[in-house]
Amino acid sequence: MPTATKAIYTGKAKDIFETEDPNVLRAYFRDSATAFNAQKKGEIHDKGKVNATISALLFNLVEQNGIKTHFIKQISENELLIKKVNIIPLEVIVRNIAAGSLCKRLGMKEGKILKAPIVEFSYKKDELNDPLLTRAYIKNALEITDDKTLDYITDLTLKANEIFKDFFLKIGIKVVDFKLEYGFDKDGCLLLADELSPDNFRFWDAKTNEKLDKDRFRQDLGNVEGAYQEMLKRVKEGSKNFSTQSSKPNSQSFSVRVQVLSKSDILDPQGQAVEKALTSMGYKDIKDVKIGKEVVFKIKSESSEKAKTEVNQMCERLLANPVIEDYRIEITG
Ligand code: ADP
Ligand code: AIR
Ligand code: ASP
Repeated sequence: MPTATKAIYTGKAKDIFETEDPNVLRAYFRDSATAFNAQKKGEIHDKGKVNATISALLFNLVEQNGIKTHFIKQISENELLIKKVNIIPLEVIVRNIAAGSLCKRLGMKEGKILKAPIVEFSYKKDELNDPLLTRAYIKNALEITDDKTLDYITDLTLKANEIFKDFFLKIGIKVVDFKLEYGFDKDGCLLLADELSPDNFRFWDAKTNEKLDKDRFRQDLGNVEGAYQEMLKRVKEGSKNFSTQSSKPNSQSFSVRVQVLSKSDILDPQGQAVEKALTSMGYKDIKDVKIGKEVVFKIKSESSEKAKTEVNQMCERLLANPVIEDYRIEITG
């Protein structure tokens, strides 16, 4: 369960909490399920855990392939630390195979493989049922954003689609369609945000076309929980086997040393205890003792700059807790 602090936002599937860092939020994934913009409501046992974990693994996957995201790290089964962004109120939808609202709108049979992936934008507004938007609506009526940003979002989304299709094919899944949300962080950097899970993707088994996503809930197909668990199992398998970057042909090995210490304003009881002991032993001139950890490993990379960027990401996501810890990276060739 989330800790006692009050959520700053309670959505249909997640609660969002502030952290000590104003630029970092905590997203708690609940088991509550809604469909058709909350006209249908229910619960899917353990959905929160499944969606938080699949999201964490898929955010890692796209980051490894060069797409910047809001993901920092998974801090419990149901919770992710994320960078706070100003969400652009657009649902960016990609379609590879006809399903859902496309079939309804065009009177098309579900399952037609589209000639090329389609990217479309809907207005993120439940009261209006997230209506499909034209570029002119976005730019000149709602004044949400401009052509340059829409082009950039479209390119990023198509790139993400290729990464996902490739990854999911290896675990026997067709990516039918999905919805992404983007936002700008405090530095004006565009980040992929929200979640990546069976709630916002349509996944079909590659052999049987069995639906393994929220359509089981939307269409009362039964075994909803089983489908979510199956997706978690496959994504975990895929992440273990396929999502690590292959080492580049002209890469060299670097030695990495990462030092992690709690931030100066964070209480360090271990450090304080050692300081007290040293002082009582007569070492009176010492102060500000901090006890941290050192992580050392080797990494293959094309250059020390690239290695540093990658290690930096590792620190942000796993090796350090950027909310309460500082880290220092040393790379030698
Ligand atoms: P909804 O708002 O549609 O009911 P959720 O229950 O999933 O959806 O609530 C999560 C909310 O948090 C969404 O509105 C989403 O746009 C927003 N959000 C996702 N990622 C971030 C982020 N990094 N910073 C700020 N808000 C975010
Ligand atoms: N989606 C759209 N709004 C909310 C969500 N989760 C996702 C659906 C589906 C894709 O966007 O889960 O994967 C297209 O949905 P639709 O209903 O427009 O066909
Ligand atoms: N995400 C929307 C809702 O929860 C739409 C959907 O998934 O059908 O109602």
